Amino acid sequence: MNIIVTGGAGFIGSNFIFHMLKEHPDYRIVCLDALTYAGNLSTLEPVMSNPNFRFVKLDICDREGVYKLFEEEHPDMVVNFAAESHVDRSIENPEVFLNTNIIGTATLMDACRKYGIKRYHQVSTDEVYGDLPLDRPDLFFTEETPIHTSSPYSSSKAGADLLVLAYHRTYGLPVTISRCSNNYGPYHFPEKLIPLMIINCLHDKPLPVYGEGLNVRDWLYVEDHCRAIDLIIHNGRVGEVYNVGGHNEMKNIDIVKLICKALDKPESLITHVTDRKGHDMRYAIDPTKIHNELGWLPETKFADGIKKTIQWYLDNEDWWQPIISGEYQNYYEEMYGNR
Ligand code: NAD
Ligand code: TDX
Repeated sequence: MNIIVTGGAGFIGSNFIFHMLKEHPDYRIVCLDALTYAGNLSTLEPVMSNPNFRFVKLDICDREGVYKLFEEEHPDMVVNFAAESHVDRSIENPEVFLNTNIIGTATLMDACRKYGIKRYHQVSTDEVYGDLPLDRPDLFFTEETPIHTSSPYSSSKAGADLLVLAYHRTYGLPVTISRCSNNYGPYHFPEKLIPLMIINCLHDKPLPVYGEGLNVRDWLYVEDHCRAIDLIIHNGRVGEVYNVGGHNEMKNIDIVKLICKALDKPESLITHVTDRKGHDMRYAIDPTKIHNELGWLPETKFADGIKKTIQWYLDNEDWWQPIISGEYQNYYEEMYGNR
């Protein structure tokens, strides 16, 4: 089996590559990544010399380059993680989200149509369903929940999902889609809530909680997400959407307090800042379908996963220090300077 994994130098894609090379040592994995600000080649260092692994620096919107790679590799499957993934950045500058997340997805699928493929898998998000009210804990996102997006990011991901389903119906492309809740774990880029709070804590810097911090996210350890995608690409039904989540809903403020406690830092570091525009209140996945059809269940409890994650950031300063000392400083100033 030869699999092209796009966006494999990012957070979830890299964890997925490690998972696949470990669980399927006879597979060839080709990582296609443009190495944007979110891509980090040092993350892939441990697998660079694996003979079953190849890294190619390429933009998924580069049609010529993508077609050339398909001609060289004749992939059996494509798993598309490549995306602009940060909601706050999409609010500042939507355009690159439309290009990568929508045009890039279409370009990859056109290559799949032209050269043939056993499976195209789109890594999507629960954010395409919009949000749920805090006072209705009985409500969850199922695969039947209507698409109802809030941010330019989630709209671009929803646009891609609709295109994927259209390519299945119109051209018979063998597709699957997974819509996962918030991931956490190693190699998470420090613009996102959990790594940002860990790293700020370590520097005794203010912890910028948007609004009151009552928004709820449904957190899943990244390895559990990777196992779910592995199951879907092998055993999932073509043309289907699978929600992935582990019923682990937490308020942002509680996560930040938990990180303070784990690192023995005072909660007085918490600073409430201006809320995100259009901020989704609550995400909550109903994972019944993937459980019933594919037997998937999360394996890592949040208490264990967050401990492992905090320890990983303590042990891997070499990974995150170069990130936060570069362009990230400008980003941080722009995003949080006047908030
Ligand atoms: P990330 O931002 O950490 O990584 C994205 C990767 O894609 C980077 O390596 C980047 O270099 C690459 N990339 C960006 N634009 C590209 C382009 N035009 N061509 C080629 N490569 C490009 O993102 P992540 O958190 O790992 O998310 C991966 C996927 O999972 C995304 O599609 C995201 O929408 C989805 N998702 C993420 C979460 C989460 O909690 N992080 C949850 C559900 C779904
Ligand atoms: O500094 C912060 N302060 C804060 O209060 C940051 C960065 C975030 N937040 C809040 C906003 C959200 O309610 O924390 C929550 C989580 O924020 P993010 O880490 O930015 O994630 P979210 O917006 O929930 O989106 C994530 O999950 C779904 C990923 O970034 C998406 O790619 C994925 O699709």
